[in-house]
Amino acid sequence: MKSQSAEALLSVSEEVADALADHRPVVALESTIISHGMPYPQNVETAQLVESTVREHGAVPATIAIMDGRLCAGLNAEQINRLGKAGHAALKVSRRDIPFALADSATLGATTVAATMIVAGMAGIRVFATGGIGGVHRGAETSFDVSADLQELANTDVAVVCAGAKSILDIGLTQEYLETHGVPVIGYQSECWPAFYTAKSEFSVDYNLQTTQAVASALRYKWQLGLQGGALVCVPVPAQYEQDAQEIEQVIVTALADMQAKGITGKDTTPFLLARIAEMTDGESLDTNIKLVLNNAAVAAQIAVDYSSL
Ligand code: PSU
Ligand code: MN
Repeated sequence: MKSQSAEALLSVSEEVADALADHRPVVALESTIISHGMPYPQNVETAQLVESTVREHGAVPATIAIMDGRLCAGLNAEQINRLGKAGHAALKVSRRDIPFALADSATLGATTVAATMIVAGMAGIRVFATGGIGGVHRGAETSFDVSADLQELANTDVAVVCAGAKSILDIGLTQEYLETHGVPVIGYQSECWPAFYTAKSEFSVDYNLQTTQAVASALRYKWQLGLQGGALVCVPVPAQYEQDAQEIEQVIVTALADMQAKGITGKDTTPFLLARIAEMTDGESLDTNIKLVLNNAAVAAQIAVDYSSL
């Protein structure tokens, strides 16, 4: 190994590196959503559309993955295509998996929210857009299934823009976990946690902010103070793309039962549930998923623009 520094393992694309050097806005994007979150070819189409949405709103997209034995920030079209085609053959990489993905250069490593935050943080990217985060799963009191995404939000200085948490998770327990770790949950023009496929849930956010400037300003104070860790920005899915709350809840309950019957546990649970939900809704949930990711990308880009102008 030539250099001992962490940065020596990081490949930042020229476009992203130039933007960061000029203090221009950059938005990080994850890659597990490409490989494990959506089917091919919608995954690749969505990843490209998300990148163009970020650009249209004045920021540079940096899709993050681990490829060819490197931590990559800023992928080209060919690299995104490789991840999309690989699907579940790619390695779903959370914090614990990063060294193994690096050590075997043949590994296509798709980064979760946690791993994407780590790489974004190393590169100096503060704003990250995705669809949904991992959280405290329903039944976690016996399964102990708490996503490493939450611990990363506790520790790493990146704001994650998402559409709340779908009810495969226990939103109340997720909120409690984040509160314990001092992670603020911001509703973007929302009083309550959105529930991913639907705009509302019964759980209140900590702060309902009306503008992206207000979000950027809170982030600036947090990090200027050295208050380590991230923030969660929850953006409700636009009303015209919402699913029916009762119908989607029924689908989720069935998907959870199927998962238990099949004995699926650990890192396979979220990908299984997403695929099962898409199947049971004839792709309608996938359509909502795509629309909310694009919406989050637009909001994240505006936050990044406002943050960089502070
Ligand atoms: N939720 C989604 N789509 C996704 C994921 C979550 O709606 O693609 C992915 C994200 O990459 C997230 C990961 O970080 O699942 C969480 O997995 P786990 O619960 O195993 O930590
Ligand atoms: Mn888990």
